[in-house]
Parts: sequence; structure tokens; C-alpha cells
Amino acid sequence: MKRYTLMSILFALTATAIASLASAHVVIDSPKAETASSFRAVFKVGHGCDGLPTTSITVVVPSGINRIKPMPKVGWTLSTKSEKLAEPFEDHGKKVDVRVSEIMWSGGKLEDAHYDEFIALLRTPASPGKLYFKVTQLCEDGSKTGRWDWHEIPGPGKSRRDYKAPAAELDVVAKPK
Ligand SMILES: [Cu+2]
Repeated sequence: MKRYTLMSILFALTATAIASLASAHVVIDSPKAETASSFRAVFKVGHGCDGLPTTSITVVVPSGINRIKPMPKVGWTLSTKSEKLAEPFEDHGKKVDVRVSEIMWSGGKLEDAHYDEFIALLRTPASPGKLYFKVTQLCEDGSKTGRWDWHEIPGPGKSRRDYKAPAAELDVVAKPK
């Protein structure tokens, strides 16, 4: 009887672990940052596309983030897209009028059974609020392809948990004075 109860508990724990893995999606680790601060955004990739290995990760940088530097990754090709800023800003005494608007790591292979992280260092905006990074995950194995568009941004009164493919969220909170 005692043994049976323990088995039930173990089974329940395993079920919970699987459920939380399934909802892992692509998320930012510890997604809370202070305004006007440096933040190391770690995009956690918890699974492939229906069993297929991940071959590229593209992150759209939300407006409000004018400074972001992606970390190169061994085995992956790093590329970025930039756009002109409406309002230039100063950095280390120099005028900056472009920002990185998209980051892509491609050409690698992350098996569905494995886990990896894609990292960028960014400067958070001066005003608080939630930022959403749309992530596109492409998968390929031979002739089979798959994709996840982590693009959904919660509407009023909803949270990312209400969506099947939510965008990666970063909560920017006011820096304590
Ligand atoms: Cu998931």
C-alpha cells in the first residue's frame, strides 16, 4: 500500500515535469529586468518541432530596445538585420542612428531531445512595461521540415499562458530610486 502511494506520487511528479517541459516553448530565462539597465537575455529552446531538430532561431527585437549585441555561438552562423532609428541617441559620446532589429542563428542542429540557449546582451528602455520578442524556430531533418512561430502577444487581460505559441516575454520594471 505504502509502495503503491509512492508510485502514484512519482507518477504525478513525472506527469507535471512533462507538462512543464511541453509548455517550455522558447522563453527568456528569469524574464525580469530593470529600466535603463544591461540585461543578458537568454533564450531557452526547450524542444524542436514535433520531434524534428532545430536548425535556426530568429529573434525580432522589439522597438524600445536600441542596443543589443547577440552572442556568437559555436556551430551556428550569426547574422543580424538593422534599421534606422527615428530618434538617434548617444553612446560613448557618439551618435547612434541604427539599431539591430533582428537576430538569426542558423546552420546549426539542435536535436529535439536536447536543450540549448541563445544569448544576447541588451540595454532595457527607460520606461517600464512588458516587451515581446517574436521568435521563429525552423526545424529540418532530411526532407522533413517544421516550424514554430512564437509570435503571439497577449491581449488585454490575458497572459502568455493563454496562448499556444506565445512570444518570449521580458518584464521591464522601474529601477528603485
Ligand atoms: Cu513548448
